[in-house]
Amino acid sequence: APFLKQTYSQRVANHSNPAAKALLETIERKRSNLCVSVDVTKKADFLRIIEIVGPYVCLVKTHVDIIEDFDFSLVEQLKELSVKHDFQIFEDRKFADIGNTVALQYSSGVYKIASWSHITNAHPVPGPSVITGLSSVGLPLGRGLLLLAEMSTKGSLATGSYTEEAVRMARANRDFVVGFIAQRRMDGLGLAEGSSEANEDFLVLTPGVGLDAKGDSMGQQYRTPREVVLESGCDVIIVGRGIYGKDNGANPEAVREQAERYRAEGWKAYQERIGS
Ligand code: 5BU
Repeated sequence: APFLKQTYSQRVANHSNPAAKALLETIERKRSNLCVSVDVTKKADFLRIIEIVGPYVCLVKTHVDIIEDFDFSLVEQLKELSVKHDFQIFEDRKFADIGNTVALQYSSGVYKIASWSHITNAHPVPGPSVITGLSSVGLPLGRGLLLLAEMSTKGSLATGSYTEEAVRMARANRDFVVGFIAQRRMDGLGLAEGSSEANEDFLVLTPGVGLDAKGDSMGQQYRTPREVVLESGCDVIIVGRGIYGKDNGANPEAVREQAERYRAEGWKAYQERIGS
């Protein structure tokens, strides 16, 4: 795949979606392909971890619906941190309903995700209508969507022809679908060898990344940044517990050290990939 060897900044020109461009520019500017997933249930822990990891990341991934003391001021503070530390925001909402419902879930309710999250994601399981619904809200706001083409969990059903259909859905909606959550590069998947359409630069963001564990007790499976970025050609590593640990990031110095470590590992693997 030709894009495998391009730098993040060279790849900006391959994209028209503003969220995709901004993410690639942020990665290059900060020399970081690290996304931290902040899966904690208290506002104070959430903000403390982001304040520490902010300088080391291109993207912060949230599950905003797990925060027990949520109120909308949290979103304001998250937006301020994203400006202060220069990162993008990705709410990992995994939309999976009919177009009309996902449009409402994306725009409305308690969280109003479209108003603050630069990137979000959706399961392809409903078919193209999930993209139609989400893009009706997100496209006018300059947002981007990732399709869940694969998952990191043991026994995932998102394989084979399901994954190929996800790529076809993305291909048909390039204005809004900027790439995938997947475990490997998806460029040209399901296309004939040498097909002209194979020149397609999708972003691949990859969860299930850890340096010190192979998995957890609930089916999560970890690979290293090197396996993910160098061997599998993915673009962004997503790391949660590997960075904030088992104690919700209670030790700030340990969180900072791990963020620095994963940033360095991810970047080294990328530099090796592009051959610099
Ligand atoms: P961890 O603590 O690094 O295991 O957290 C991984 C995060 O990525 C967590 O928020 C999951 O919801 C998310 N995730 C995942 O782990 N695997 C997947 O295939 C998808 C999302 Br999609």
